[in-house]
Amino acid sequence: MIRRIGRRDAAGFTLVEVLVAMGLLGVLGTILLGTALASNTVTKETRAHTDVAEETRTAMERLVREMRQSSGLEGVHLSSGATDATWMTFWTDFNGDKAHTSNAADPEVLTYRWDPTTGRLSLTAQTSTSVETRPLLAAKVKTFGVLLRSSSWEYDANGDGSTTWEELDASPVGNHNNLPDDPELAYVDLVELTLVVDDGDATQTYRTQVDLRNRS
Ligand SMILES: [Ca+2]
Ligand SMILES: [Ca+2]
Ligand SMILES: [Ca+2]
Repeated sequence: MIRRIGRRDAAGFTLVEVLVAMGLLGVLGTILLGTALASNTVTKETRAHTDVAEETRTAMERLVREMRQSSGLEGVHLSSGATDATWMTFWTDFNGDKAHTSNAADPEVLTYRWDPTTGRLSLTAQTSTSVETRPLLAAKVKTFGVLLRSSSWEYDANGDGSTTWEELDASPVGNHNNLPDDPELAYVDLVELTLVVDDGDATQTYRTQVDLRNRS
């Protein structure tokens, strides 16, 4: 009798035991899968943030390098509102012939443009046969700030140690039209850039100063 009971126990599990086991396995599986998916999402988000930071730094470094070598600003337009783009065109004499080379493999006249309505920062290169525009950053750019300054301290009207394009515009060398155009740009040799980039759930701010040391 005792032997028989033992044999019955060893023979297997009751249906209830099997169902309980399956239920526990199911719960455990769901928990494990959930954890795996969550950590995958976190990894993806972290990667996206890193990519945005990396991409922004690369774009900023490129812009700074090109501006540093630049022979001067050809034109600037600063956004006056939510639908008005900011752009900046400069010439960099890459082949050193002291002329605007438009057929070079390395185009010399570059325009960086930020459109606040789309949040896109793009680069346009002009050649004699084409004007090519391509986006610089995949991420949304919330602000592209451009401050134009001059080392001509004699025009620092408010004496704060910094000569702005507005002060140049109002000075005898400016044309008093409240726009940063030719007469003032000839004196601008320091550009401060601020880039505010939205990386999905936060914004990152990048700021840099460019000395236009090659300005002709
Ligand atoms: Ca050239
Ligand atoms: Ca000032
Ligand atoms: Ca002006």
